[in-house]
Amino acid sequence: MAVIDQLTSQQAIELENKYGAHNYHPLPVVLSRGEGVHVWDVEGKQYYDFLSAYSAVNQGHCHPEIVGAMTSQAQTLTLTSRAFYNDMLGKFEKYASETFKFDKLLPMNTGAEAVETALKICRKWAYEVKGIDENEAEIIVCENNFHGRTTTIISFSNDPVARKNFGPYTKGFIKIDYDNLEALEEAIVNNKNVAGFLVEPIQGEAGVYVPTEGYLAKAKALCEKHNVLFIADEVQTGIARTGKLLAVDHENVKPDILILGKALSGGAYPVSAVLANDPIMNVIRPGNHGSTFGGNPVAAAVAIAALEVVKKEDLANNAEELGQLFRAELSKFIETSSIVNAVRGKGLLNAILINDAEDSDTAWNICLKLRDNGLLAKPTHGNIIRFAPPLVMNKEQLLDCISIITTTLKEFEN
Ligand code: IF1
Repeated sequence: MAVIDQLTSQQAIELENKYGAHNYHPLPVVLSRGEGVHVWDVEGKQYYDFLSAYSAVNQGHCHPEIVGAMTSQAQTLTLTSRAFYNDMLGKFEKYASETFKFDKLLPMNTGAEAVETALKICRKWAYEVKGIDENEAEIIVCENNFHGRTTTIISFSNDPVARKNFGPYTKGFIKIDYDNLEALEEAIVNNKNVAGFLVEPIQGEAGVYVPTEGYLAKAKALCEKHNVLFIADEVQTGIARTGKLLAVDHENVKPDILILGKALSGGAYPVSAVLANDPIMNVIRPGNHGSTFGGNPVAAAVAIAALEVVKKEDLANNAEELGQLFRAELSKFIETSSIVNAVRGKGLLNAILINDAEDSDTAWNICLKLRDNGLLAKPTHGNIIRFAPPLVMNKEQLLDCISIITTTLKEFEN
């Protein structure tokens, strides 16, 4: 079979099972095309995409302006490495730094790389600016965090599936309960070597946990009071997903270090970035950190286009309005439902809690039925289903999706 022959769904699944590492358990659907809020499988069935590649496709699949920028740059200059300058990186750094109001940006590729970069900057700042003894820096993180899959990041994960048998683990992290200011203050006061606090403004993978109103602002104030860097991981919550450009904007919090990824490129290309002001970013000197593809011309062109789309199409306000409609309609459904306990989220990052044991397969079976009914979503942990459509969705499409979701859920009512 020539590699380019059109496969059936079953053939594609068999190929992945035979030749691919089994590091995922995908929903059994094989996608071959995407446009806006829709994707199609190889047999031509159309679906609403309600996962958006884990919030990387906020601007919609194959957005013409993003794909156009990528195609044009790819035919001009793809990669120079940072051994030389290129004419696109500075434009991206300026545009993004001004957009998010920071002095500087360090470009990387994946979210995990950006998180690792932020951890390294925080530690170096601790030793060279704050004056913590070398190799003694501690960074506070939250229980049930998700920041990526590198060995250092999973060292402070409490998800056994992501962590077990990948030791020995990186030291220098203190874990506290999420959304608990007393725990944060205690950890800072009781440990003289605290350099930073790394936090997701909403815990995505943990099940779309939205913290108490004011948590982020008070946590930032605690960090300021004790000269600890507030590091916001907005890889999933950023780029208009929660109804503001950044999730921290809901509380007017300015992080010391901002981590971006996923929809920074609109899902067209791996682009991530770390932003900070000079007193922090300037601890990085030539040779301290880098990446072959970090800041490449295609990444720069794609990210500029992706950010322009967010602004021109006012995606944050659209996410805010449609998110309120989504939660209001699902809340009405829940009033008389036996299968759904709650709906929660911000903007178009939402989740429902299924009324069944965490280890039940009900959420999975609901997602299989949603697939049959033309909508793609996937459970996060056990009995929680995340709903995160592209932010370009319109009200008519959202109401159609709400109808699919509630009709499907009714099939599971007892
Ligand atoms: C998987 C989760 C989401 C992230 C935050 C950093 C990263 C992620 C807040 C790392 C990545 C992805 C990774 C993907 C599934 C997905 C995910 F379920 F794993 F947790 F979105 F919720 N910070 N999240 O959410 O970015 O290196 O992947 O570019 O690994 O299974 P990355």
